[in-house]
Amino acid sequence: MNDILINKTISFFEKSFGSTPQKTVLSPGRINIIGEHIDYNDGYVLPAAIDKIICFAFEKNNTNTSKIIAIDLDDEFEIDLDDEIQLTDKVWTNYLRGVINQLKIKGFKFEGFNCVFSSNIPVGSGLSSSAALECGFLFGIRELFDLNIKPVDVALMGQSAEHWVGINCGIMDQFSSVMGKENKVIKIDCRTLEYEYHDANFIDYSLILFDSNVKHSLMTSAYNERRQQCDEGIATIKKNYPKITSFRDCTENQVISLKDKMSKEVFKRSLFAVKEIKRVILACEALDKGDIPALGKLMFETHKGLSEDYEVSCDELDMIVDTLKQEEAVIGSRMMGGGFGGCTINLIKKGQEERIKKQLSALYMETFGIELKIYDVKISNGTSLYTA
Ligand code: GAF
Repeated sequence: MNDILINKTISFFEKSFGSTPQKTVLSPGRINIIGEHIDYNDGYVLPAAIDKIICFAFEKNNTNTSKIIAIDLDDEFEIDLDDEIQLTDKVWTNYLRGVINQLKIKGFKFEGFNCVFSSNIPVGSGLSSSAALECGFLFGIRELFDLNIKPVDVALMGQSAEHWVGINCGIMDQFSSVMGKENKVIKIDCRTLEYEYHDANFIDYSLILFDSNVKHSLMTSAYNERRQQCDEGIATIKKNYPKITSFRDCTENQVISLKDKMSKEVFKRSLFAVKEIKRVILACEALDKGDIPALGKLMFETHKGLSEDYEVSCDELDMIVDTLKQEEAVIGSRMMGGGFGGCTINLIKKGQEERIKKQLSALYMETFGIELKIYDVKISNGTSLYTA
């Protein structure tokens, strides 16, 4: 599947610049098994890179200006690397400007380059196309100019680029895009950035994504608001339990004891965070034991928390999860990513996938008049150089 994308990107580069690329980079999107809205709350997450990618082709151009072409958008921009880097109205370019800005802030030496890229990661589906864009672009510049940047720092600088654009995201998306490994999920401790790989063996179940095909525009403001509410929650906890600095060191009862000292929203967000951090630990143990029904149950619980307490779901995502919950063949289902649209992640009994896909698509169309998109994803390697 990705061969077509890679060939398209390389031949577009050759036509545009009359030369073959010096470096070609593959940068994946990600899924997250469990641990949602927890990366910026110092918790654990369980994501993985997938086989949906952005392909970048690069060459040095011996000037101080870079030219970048987005094939899918039929758009391009040029940037003088000596100028101050600023946000523009062309939103997609800002993620890349943000990366260049990071490199300049950190004092890395690089010159002008030409770059062409193309993607098969659906945008706005909660598969983190923006992290793939930032990290793949940065990885390519690193390779082209032989910059001494460790993989984890590629992820951290990608995250800073996203903050610069305006989304105060955690580290999960960039980390999993860069550090992903074939057939492994990554348990990341988002407080220390320690991580370990676990086998992604779902035994009798297939991992399938249902894309609601909706993108409610609240996303950026609501995301930043959730972060702020969690900061408020943890500040109240600290004031009353001075030894606790993070939700992961807090019990549900401690949060409940502070119910009257928090706004209704802050209380609900805090309780969700404490419960979700515990669920990730249990989910990882269940996966290691091959207890997929236990893992699935935790995924359903996460969805309920995201919908009722964290309030980042929407009617379309709730309908998908509620419908699948009635199905014996679906062992786990939940919304995935930032929320307000995008995908659900689902574990479906092998052999039953096609029936469920067909029935859900028909019901989804009947209910919302919207086509349900479906992705069968493979857990794959993180950002890498492509060699033919
Ligand atoms: C978005 C963010 F970018 C991540 O950092 C993470 O918080 C996620 O939403 C929710 O778990 O993808």
